[in-house]
Amino acid sequence: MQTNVANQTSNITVEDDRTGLSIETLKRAFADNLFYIQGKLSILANFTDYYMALSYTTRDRLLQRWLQTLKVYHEQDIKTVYYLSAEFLMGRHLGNSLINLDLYESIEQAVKESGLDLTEVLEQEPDPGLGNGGLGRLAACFLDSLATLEIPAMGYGIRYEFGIFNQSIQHGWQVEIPDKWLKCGNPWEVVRYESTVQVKFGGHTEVYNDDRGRPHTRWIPSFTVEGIPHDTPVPGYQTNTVNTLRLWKAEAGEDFNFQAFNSGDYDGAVATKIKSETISKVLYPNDNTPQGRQLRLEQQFFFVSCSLQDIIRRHLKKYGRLDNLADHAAVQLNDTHPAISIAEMMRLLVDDHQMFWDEAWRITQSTFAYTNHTLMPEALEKWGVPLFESLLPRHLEIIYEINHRFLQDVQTWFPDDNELLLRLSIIEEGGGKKVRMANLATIGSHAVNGVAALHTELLKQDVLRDFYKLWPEKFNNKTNGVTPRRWVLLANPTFSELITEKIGGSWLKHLDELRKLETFIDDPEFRDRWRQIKQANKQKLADYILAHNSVEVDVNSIFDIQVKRIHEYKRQHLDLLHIIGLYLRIKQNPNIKMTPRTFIFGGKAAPGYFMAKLIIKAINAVADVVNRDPDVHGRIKVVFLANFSASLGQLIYPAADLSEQISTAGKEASGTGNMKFTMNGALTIGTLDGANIEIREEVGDDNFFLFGLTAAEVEKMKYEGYNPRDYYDSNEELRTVLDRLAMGYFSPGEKDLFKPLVDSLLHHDDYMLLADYQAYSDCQAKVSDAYQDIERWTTMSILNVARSGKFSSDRTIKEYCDDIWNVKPVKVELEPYDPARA
Ligand code: H53
Repeated sequence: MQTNVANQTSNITVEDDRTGLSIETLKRAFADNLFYIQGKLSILANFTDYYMALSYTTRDRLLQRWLQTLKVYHEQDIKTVYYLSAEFLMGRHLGNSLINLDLYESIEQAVKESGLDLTEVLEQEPDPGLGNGGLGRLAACFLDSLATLEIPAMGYGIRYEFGIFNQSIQHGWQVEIPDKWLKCGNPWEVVRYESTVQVKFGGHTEVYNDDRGRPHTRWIPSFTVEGIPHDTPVPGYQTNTVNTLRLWKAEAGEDFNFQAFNSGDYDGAVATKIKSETISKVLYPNDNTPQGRQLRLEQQFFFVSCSLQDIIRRHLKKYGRLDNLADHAAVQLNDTHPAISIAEMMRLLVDDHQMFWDEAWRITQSTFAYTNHTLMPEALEKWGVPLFESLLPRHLEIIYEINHRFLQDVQTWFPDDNELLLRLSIIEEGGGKKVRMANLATIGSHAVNGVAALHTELLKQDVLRDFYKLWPEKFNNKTNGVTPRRWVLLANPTFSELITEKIGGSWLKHLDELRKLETFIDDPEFRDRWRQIKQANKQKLADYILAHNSVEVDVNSIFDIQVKRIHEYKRQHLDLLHIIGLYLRIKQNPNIKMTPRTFIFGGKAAPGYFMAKLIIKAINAVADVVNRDPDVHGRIKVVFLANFSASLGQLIYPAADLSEQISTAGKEASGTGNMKFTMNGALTIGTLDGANIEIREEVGDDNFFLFGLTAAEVEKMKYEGYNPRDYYDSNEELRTVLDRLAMGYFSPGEKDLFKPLVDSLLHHDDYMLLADYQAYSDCQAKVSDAYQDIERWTTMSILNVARSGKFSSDRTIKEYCDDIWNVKPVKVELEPYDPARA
């Protein structure tokens, strides 16, 4: 494409070029960065170059705020939130930064006048996929809200060289492709070599006496790795606050390198380097299904140790003492992935800073809080004691000591209850000893929370019930939320414009104000525009589907969407059984009346999760048959969109009519996709699970399609002996559906392909699909009826949006601040930029 990016005259100072906000200055800065940073003439530049130049132009405008924020935090007596998470699924930075800096329109204009289209440039950014799903994306939403609410906060995690794999679909199967997100460089990070920390691994411990003859333990590691901080700015929406996400990259310690190098052992030097760098090489692609691999524990300890050392170093520099650490730092553990923090903090305080145990324990407990995100027993992390012993020998000793003291207390509170001790112990006995990370996190924290009301209740009654008996006051609920800046304003700009036109723009910081939309519910012009916007969003998605899947879909059909990780408990295959049911009805009666539907799926399967991969294949196999069958007459279409990601989500949520939230009740801790759909005007078909329950409470029973067993009913049925076969025998449609799948109807030439899927349903059905099938199918019929009445549907859609205010992550973060962290906002005032004083 021919552009005139470099044709601007350049008669201004560098300073103005980097901070000025006029269209002319932005254009010039863009052209300058293309030339001086990308090193390209515009005639030779490609879209990546434009993206890079524009990112630097935007980053320059963030820096003054970022550095000022750091200065204020450095100078003032504040308390900071540290959010420790193995995953941060940030989504693309450029569009979000433009929105949060209120620069979107000016940059759009500047880019346009430079002969380019902003949306096309934004599409060049690789989606930084440093997370698997809900948990990682929640961390990103929280950072956005923390900065927007002007809370001093820092995210700590791992700078994976390879993020979540890219998914391609070949012959219907998922194929994983490495995610080389850093290959063109990352304009958003600043490397802070000066804050490098050392992390020890392996070796042994020994006792020694200090100058005063007091015994201490020290850890003699077998190797040391360096953690290099890579900082990314996190701007708040329309504030001066720019917080920091600090991600650690692992590199070989210099000493080690040199030792081998100097003795001529080049292979050894290289091996050490590789071993060290492997730690931050790749994100484990499992969501809710941990794999007990040594490297994973190394990753966890690596980023925890880096982060805690960093926190302590900064605190000591400012205050010169550690007894007041908990007054200035609140550390949140995002699931058990950073739970080793409890032992590492104790080690740092007791061994390195020679503090007495009781004092160190008081500080640790008052500093840490733990969020649990799952009820799935297999998802609760446990590490074998031998692995722990070889990798973290000192931590194992500390854990034994914590456990010993804790169990002694329990014994005095509940004498002679040996079973209770066994359940509460950090160490699981029998069948190979294991360290239970959830127990460690719960014992070492002052607060423990679940992520939706039902989830927290089930934690208290089930997974953590013995702990709840000991410390009921520790437990609290924090229902998840999502940021409306990315998920409404950025993802759905025309919709946001309509809302702002009607109720003003403050809803973006006070999402409850969406309620005001209810006053317009009878306004025909408003309702018309509401529908037109949805239609246009559907058209955009339809174009994408045509381009990527070569399937033409009808924008007047119901866009019925399920996007999330593929997991049996999320029941994508229940959705599929219903689709097959509809298809068979058409085959039986080709003239049957049916509200047209487009079933859209997206989501990745963990590469080692056989059944999840088979579900993807089954969706694609059914799509192949249904989409090609002339009898169907376009009444139903099935589409699997490859490589679901945050950026694809931004296209999908605004285009949905129906949101599928159909997990087995009691299995989905919260869900957050459900909230994104609701905010964008989709209606939900869902079970009473996770945050669905609260969404339904907010939007009203009449505006939510509810079906299925409750969590209590699921438990009761299992307890009484659930037999899926009964449903197969008694439900003719269900039987035919399963038989067709099992007989190879959708897999010509591979008769038994889907037999494992059907067998698992017929013989186990752990997630009760067969028990819920009829209720789901009946409820879907109600959805179809409701969609026929366009006015009724529009009213429901408006009410869903108007009543979605609770699900802003700003609300969630305020609750964390008040109930768990005890932190207050800190205003950042901008000082005029003066290079002489900087
Ligand atoms: O965390 C989300 C929840 C969702 C839950 C998810 C999650 C992961 O993504 C990974 C591990 C894990 O234990 C839980 O499945 O229900 O909404 C954020 O809380």
